[in-house]
Amino acid sequence: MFKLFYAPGSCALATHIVLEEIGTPYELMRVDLAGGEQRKPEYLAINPKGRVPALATEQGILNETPALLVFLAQRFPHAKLAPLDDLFALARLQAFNSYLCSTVHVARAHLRRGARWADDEAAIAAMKRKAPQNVLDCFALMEASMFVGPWVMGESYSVADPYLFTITRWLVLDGGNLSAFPAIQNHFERMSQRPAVTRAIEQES
Ligand SMILES: N[C@@H](CCC(=O)N[C@@H](CS)C(=O)NCC(=O)O)C(=O)O
Repeated sequence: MFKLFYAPGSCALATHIVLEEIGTPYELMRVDLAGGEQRKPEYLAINPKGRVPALATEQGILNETPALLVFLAQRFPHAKLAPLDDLFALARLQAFNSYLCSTVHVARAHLRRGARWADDEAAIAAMKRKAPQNVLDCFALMEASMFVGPWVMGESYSVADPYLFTITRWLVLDGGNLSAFPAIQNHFERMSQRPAVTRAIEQES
């Protein structure tokens, strides 16, 4: 059975929702980020990066959200969560997920995790001030030129949808306003109604 190492409200929610969409049995393994469990030897043996999510599979442990998402889509093709028979469409899906992972997530991390990039208190405060605008700029780009609609990649729901939902949810919880991004706002509202999403959020709360 899969084991998902997660922390409530973290980026692991995207993988958690996908596991719920698929309906395969899995175990949730909560990692206490506030208590520093991710830096203890026991967890570093699971993910040497000291981050969630990590997914224990029958072949070994995987980390990095885009890899987990495409692995699950390929491992459970019946769930139709990625365009597996269309190389170009699959690459576009990977491009969207890579942007969320390497740019939007990292832009938002400057709000709370500035100490990763600087020791100087003034520099950390400056990054914190700049982070919200950087995140909004990412959403403007996704709204204008990446999000197809009604789902991220167009007519077919895919693993990019729970991932976008997870990152949009951070923007909402941080007090950001979605009204400048009507397509993504509409996506967020529709995602919030999906049973797999409500179940995952409930299980994490
Ligand atoms: N690139 C990784 C990022 C993972 C990541 O940064 N996870 C955060 C939670 S959203 C974390 O574990 N933070 C713990 C820490 O920074 O100590 C992914 O997308 O899976």
